[in-house]
Amino acid sequence: MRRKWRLGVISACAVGFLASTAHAQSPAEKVYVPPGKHDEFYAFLSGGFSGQLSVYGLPSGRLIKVIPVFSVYPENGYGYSEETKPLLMTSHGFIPWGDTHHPELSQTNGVPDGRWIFINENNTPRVARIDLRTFETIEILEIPNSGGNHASAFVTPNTEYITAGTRFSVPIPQKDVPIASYAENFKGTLTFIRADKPGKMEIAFQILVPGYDYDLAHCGKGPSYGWCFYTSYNTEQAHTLLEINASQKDKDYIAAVNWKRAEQCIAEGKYHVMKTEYYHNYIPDPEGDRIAVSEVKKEVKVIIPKECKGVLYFLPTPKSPHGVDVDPSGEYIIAGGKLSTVLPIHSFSKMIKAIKNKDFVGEVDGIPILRYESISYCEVPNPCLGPLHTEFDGKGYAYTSCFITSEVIKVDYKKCKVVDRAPTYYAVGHLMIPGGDSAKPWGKYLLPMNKITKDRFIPTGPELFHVGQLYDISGGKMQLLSDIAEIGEPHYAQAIPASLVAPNTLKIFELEKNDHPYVTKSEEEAKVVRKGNKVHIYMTTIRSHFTPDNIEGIKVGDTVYFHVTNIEQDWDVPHGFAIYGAENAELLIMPGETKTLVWKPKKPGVYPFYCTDFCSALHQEMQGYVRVSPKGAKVTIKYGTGEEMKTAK
Ligand code: RUQ
Ligand code: CUA
Repeated sequence: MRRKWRLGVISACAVGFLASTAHAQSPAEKVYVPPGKHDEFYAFLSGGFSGQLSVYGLPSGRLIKVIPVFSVYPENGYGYSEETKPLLMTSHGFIPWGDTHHPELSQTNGVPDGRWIFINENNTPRVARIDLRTFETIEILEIPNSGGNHASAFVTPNTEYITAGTRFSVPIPQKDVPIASYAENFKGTLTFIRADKPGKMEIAFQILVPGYDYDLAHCGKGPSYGWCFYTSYNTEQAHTLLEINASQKDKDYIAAVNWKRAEQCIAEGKYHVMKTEYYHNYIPDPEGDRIAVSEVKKEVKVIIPKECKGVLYFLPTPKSPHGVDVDPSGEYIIAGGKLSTVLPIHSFSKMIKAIKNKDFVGEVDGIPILRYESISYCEVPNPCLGPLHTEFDGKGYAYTSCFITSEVIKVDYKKCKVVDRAPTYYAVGHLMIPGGDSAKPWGKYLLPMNKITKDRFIPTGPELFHVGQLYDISGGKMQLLSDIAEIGEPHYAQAIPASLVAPNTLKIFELEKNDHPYVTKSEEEAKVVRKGNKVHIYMTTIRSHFTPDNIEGIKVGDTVYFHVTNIEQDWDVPHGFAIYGAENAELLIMPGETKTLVWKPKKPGVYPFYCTDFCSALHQEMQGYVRVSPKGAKVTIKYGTGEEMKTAK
């Protein structure tokens, strides 16, 4: 289709201009997706302090969905409905907010496969799995023995694991000690979470590491398959005024973990079982009852590096490194030295050789420190100031973001030189190329995500949306195409061709498969059941009415459960449910699903409820009433829609 259309364009203006047509496409044409046409890529942008994940189409930059993950989302009742509340349970109780940083697509053979996307929560350490058939969060695992889950949720090439590293070291296990005892009492962990089966995320092991700040990670592929790399800063082990005290040394470390070796140590029993408590929340049957459950886990396996030789090495890396990115071949490991004047590139094969030769310059807690000169492939000279993150285009180029000088540099990393640079507006953090951290980048576009917006949009008062900028990188030089308004703070992002995701998406939930204990599959089955002071309302929605839509016999002091089943079986016909005075969000119920809202009416009266989503010409008529009588009143349960009211059995 698209090709034909292009040909049409070429032949229409063929006379004389044929040769220049392809190059003459303006930035506007490059991002223009005509009405009714689809974008080529899904882009998943972390929501940062919004706690969510937003989905954009590229190249248009159109926002097409917000997926609630770690924060409640009143728009669709996520975290408010009884079915979804368990997803946000932790060992600290129900938490309504999170801070997401790094989304990462599941991979097969090092290539994003479009099954799931994972994302971390930094504040109360957790990781989540989002199912890309429904674009819904279906699983959240809390990570114990961690104090800020930043170096997460990066995958290994076959999604064997997602990894997590402690940003803030803490006493492990937690205990009451003076903060000044940091050096003695504080530790970090690097965690490997089994991730290849939905509903079965599990901490395979944690590696106990010195009390530094573990910042970012990426796992190896190709020759470096079996390894993951984590940057660290604050090897000074400061616990106050880190901006000065953690910037003393000219090199910190990349921690290189051999997870295949860790698996051996686990198999050989070289680990400790540590008592702790953390939650695993998931939806066991996302196409059946769709009800999330929480399990409490009580222990983890912990590996101590000096008891599992070969599991961990430190690679000296200048200076307070931030990102660590492995090129598509798996050989080159590029670190972003926030305070470094060069862009350091390590060689995986040199690292292996240095390990074989025991080319160490020392050790910490039994972890060998490799000689920098022996592992360094090169240092890219004069890159920029504040290099943070790198992605790859699959054609031999790396693109690195530079926070301080607000620019992106294009690096021929094998030749170790900068070949192009482009300004970003302003202060770029992460950047993203579709597949740009995988074994087979799709290239084509680059999306730097900037930390500072200033004058890029018409002003909206003191608080501004962040801005992402789309560049065309298919030519020799980067070309800025458009500014994209982002939700929260998208630290990192991922993108994948729509063709790998769209065909698998669900359009409805099959009513037949719905085995929710409070499902109502037809209007005839709708009912109201009192059990003591609990009242269960089995309700259906279909264009354009609720059954029942008149309910009497509720009393002050009751807890009312609206179990609303949307019995539509047609794509894109959700119904909403909201009732006057409910201290809750609405429900937005997809075709075929059941969602439950709890309501505790406090005063007698007659309370209207209605459908919140404009579903049909008679959407405004989609409404009803609940009569609430005083506590102890003699009013019995009655209900109905357009008929004589039934009484409860
Ligand atoms: S980051 S502060 Cu990934 Cu550069 Cu989160
Ligand atoms: Cu149903 Cu509006």
